[in-house]
Amino acid sequence: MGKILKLIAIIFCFWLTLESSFAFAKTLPTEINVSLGNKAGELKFFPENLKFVAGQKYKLILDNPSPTKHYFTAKDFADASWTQKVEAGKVEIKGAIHELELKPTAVAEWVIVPQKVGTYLLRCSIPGHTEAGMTGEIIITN
Ligand SMILES: [Cu+2]
Repeated sequence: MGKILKLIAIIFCFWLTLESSFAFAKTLPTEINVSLGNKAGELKFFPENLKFVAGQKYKLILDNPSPTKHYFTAKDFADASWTQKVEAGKVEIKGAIHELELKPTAVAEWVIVPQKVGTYLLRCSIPGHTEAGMTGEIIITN
């Protein structure tokens, strides 16, 4: 009798551990890395196409490995999404964000939940960069 109770307790504990780890996994955002330019100084986003599923949480990890500063400008995408926060260095910024400027070697993390299905333009708004091809496409699907 005691042994059966013990076994049930062990199974229950195992199940609890599984349940909580699944719940934890669900709240973790999907990470997407985007580089603004590269070491060679090319005026491009890497990758140029970003895909999101509406209603899911993402952590956009932006970095600038290039020798010059760049912008991550995607105003319509930002309007179509809910921003939880942007983290850069030891600073966490809450509220609506439309544009980020990254100086060389900078890294910023943008935690965002895309909401409205659509195709949105991404570009770098430094004069000449959009024209040189520093653009991208962001797609939000269901
Ligand atoms: Cu640029």
